[in-house]
Amino acid sequence: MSRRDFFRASGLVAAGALGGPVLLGGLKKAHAAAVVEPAWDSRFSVCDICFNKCGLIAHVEDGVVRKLDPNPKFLKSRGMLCARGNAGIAQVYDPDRLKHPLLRKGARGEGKWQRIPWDEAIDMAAQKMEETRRKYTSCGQLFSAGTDLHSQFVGRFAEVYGSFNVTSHESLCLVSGSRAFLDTFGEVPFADVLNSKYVMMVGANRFEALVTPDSIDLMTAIRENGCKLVTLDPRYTKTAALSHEWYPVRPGTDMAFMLALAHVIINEQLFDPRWIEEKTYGMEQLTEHVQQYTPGFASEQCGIPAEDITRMARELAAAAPAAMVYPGRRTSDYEDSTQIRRSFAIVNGLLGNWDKPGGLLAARQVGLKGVSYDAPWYDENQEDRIDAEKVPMMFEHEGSFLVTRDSVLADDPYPIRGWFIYKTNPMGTAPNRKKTMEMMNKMDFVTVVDIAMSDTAWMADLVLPSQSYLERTDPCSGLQGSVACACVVKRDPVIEPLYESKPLFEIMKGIAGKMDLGEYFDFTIEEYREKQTRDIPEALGVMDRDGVYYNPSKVYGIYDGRIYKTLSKKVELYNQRYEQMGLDPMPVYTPPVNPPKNQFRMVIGRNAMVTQTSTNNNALLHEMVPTNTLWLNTESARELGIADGELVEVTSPVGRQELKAEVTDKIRSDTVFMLSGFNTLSTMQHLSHGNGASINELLDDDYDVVTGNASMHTTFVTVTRKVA
Ligand SMILES: Nc1nc2c(c(=O)[nH]1)N[C@H]1C(S)=C(S)[C@@H](COP(=O)(O)OP(=O)(O)OC[C@H]3O[C@@H](n4cnc5c(=O)[nH]c(N)nc54)[C@H](O)[C@@H]3O)O[C@H]1N2
Ligand SMILES: Nc1nc2c(c(=O)[nH]1)N[C@H]1C(S)=C(S)[C@@H](COP(=O)(O)OP(=O)(O)OC[C@H]3O[C@@H](n4cnc5c(=O)[nH]c(N)nc54)[C@H](O)[C@@H]3O)O[C@H]1N2
Ligand code: SF4
Ligand SMILES: [Mo]
Repeated sequence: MSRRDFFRASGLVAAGALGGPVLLGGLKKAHAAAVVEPAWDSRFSVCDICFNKCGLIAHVEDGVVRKLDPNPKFLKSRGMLCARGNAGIAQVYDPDRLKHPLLRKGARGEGKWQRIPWDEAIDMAAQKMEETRRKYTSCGQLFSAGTDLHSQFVGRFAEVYGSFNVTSHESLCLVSGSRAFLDTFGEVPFADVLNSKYVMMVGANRFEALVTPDSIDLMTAIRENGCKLVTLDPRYTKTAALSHEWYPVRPGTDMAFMLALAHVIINEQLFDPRWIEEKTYGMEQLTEHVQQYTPGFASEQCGIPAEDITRMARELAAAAPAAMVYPGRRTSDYEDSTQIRRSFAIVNGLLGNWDKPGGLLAARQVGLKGVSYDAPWYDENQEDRIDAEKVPMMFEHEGSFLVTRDSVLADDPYPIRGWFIYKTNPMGTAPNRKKTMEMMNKMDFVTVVDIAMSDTAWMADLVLPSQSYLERTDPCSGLQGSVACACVVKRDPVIEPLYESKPLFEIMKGIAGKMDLGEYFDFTIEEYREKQTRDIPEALGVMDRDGVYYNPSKVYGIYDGRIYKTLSKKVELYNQRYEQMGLDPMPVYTPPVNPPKNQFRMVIGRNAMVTQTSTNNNALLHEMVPTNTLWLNTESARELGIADGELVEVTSPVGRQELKAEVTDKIRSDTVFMLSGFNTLSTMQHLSHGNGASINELLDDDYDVVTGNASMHTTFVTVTRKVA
């Protein structure tokens, strides 16, 4: 479908108006009327195509969203709405959206559904959860939720129902990085890239994997503020392209590089001795530890010339404290990811950039309050999460999806037979899809709440159509955007809900009502927001006026006179708690295994026009990224006799897929890459079903040994030309 046809199909025929001047319809009527009376109403909302939650203004005419524009008052995204945010309109009007509750008819995954009324669906979901509890205790029911302002109600429901088993996207994403920075500085930092003079970008791709305001601020920093950007990535990403220096690092060797930076900074005494003395713990041990990690050693490992490593260490130190190793976000890459990111944190510790301009920033308060409740106690229940204590330092509320999945498959230590899933797609985002399918098959009953027939919904028993972000009322959420802001946002509907879609809150409230848990959901979202904003009563009105509420607060120097939330109460170059737990108190480098001959390491990563698995069926974005390809280095392709555009078969220890090769110099010769979210099993996602290849079918399910975060850069694959 072309862009034009898409608008026609969704009734948005006034295509001319889409490119026209931005008029603040309902927002500034009096003012705008003097110029021209806008034909539409303008309403504030917050984008939900990825976790960033950029502020937007929706232009609505005759109950139809015509265009989404950025909210210029929304500082976190610097008044930007990215390509995906603009295309949000095609998500709401996607003809493939779920329209009614559907009950599985045929075998699981066969795609036979029966439409049922909502009251029957709610009754059934409640009855099945009661059954699960009776047979297997409350912990026999697993809950999973994606990132969203509404997701907290899944957690609330699980708690009052009595299950400890809740997973989020976080153990497929960032927990190892969070762990590492938390265990160094006592909290997870924000990066002040805007004011930085030197940013070392390692294992992150900020100009494609958008994080606001960092992506925009980094551009400003390098173009206007004289900041130097150095990128280490086995791929020539857009970030690499805009960097002053790019090194196609050998995958899995970042720790050797970081420890060599530390080696130079320490041995050449390039640190601020007062900072080290007053604020850090373990400099002596670190000094001894890094002696073995010379630039020469690191160079042999990572492939970056030793003299460049030495030079970069000196440059970083010279720019400090307005210099940083960028903390990154997704750290689901290796089995020692926590320790790899600890090495990033330690270099930042040596640079003394904590709580300073151009360095790492502490969290600010936005003034939003939690809404408390007393969950009932169930005597007949399990003692802990199913994944508890299977890795040493899991986050209690996030758990580990991969450890949970293995535990469910093994009934270890107890059975789980019910699964409730909201706005997350583990069939598409957890590595080793076959195992997730096995997990699905083990369940007595799976309920999925989504806006689309994702692969997870496809494997469920009951599928409930959710309201999209432009249709629903959401609670308030506090956001921090580096130096840009600490702010509060909420969502109000900009259009009437389409079809029979309902918000998650109403679904949870309905199910709770059938289960004697109604008292825990006996409120409206508006009442909930009032409780959240009880300390900042003006906030709701300000959000109605501006689409966002700012709570101005101190940005730097928050830690002046404050102690760090670590065991030593200082920045831990040497981690005492790790030592007590028998973990390496300082990162110890183990060289990664090289792929055997004729095999490649598969890595994952982002494209600016794709969000994980949730945008490949978006008609507008599909035009820009119509399929995925296998990035294969030119030299490797020549050796294998594979030409650009040829069909190849990719085989891993766990799966096999076919797709077209993209022969390119933008990737190392030992590494391959493909985008995620293609080749869905679900035939009800017409643009992604049977299109390209599923990377999750190929990725093996290793995980970080400290946190249980997935490690998705550890799979080796073979690539062969597909003979027609
Ligand atoms: N192969 C591979 N795996 C990955 C990644 C990768 O890049 N490649 N990335 C990893 C990372 S960093 C993360 S954060 C995780 C993310 O993992 P997920 O949380 O699974 O993220 P998405 O793939 O975006 O899936 C979101 C689901 O929510 C649905 N959805 C979207 N909007 C709404 C809504 O308004 N209401 C409801 N009810 N549903 C909605 C979408 O249809 C989709 O099914 O994946 C991880 N796994
Ligand atoms: N457009 C867009 N933006 C997004 C998202 C999206 O789906 N689309 N998702 C959001 C989410 S949930 C997240 S978590 C963030 C993720 O944002 P980032 O953390 O920046 O993650 P990735 O894009 O996965 O970037 C990881 C990069 O590491 C490279 N790499 C692989 N192996 C190695 C290695 O051993 N060493 C080094 N140095 N590099 C390596 C990969 O090639 C890849 O380019 O993006 C967010 N923003
Ligand atoms: S970065 Fe793009 S997709 Fe993500 S919230 Fe912002 S506008 Fe939406
Ligand atoms: Mo993520």
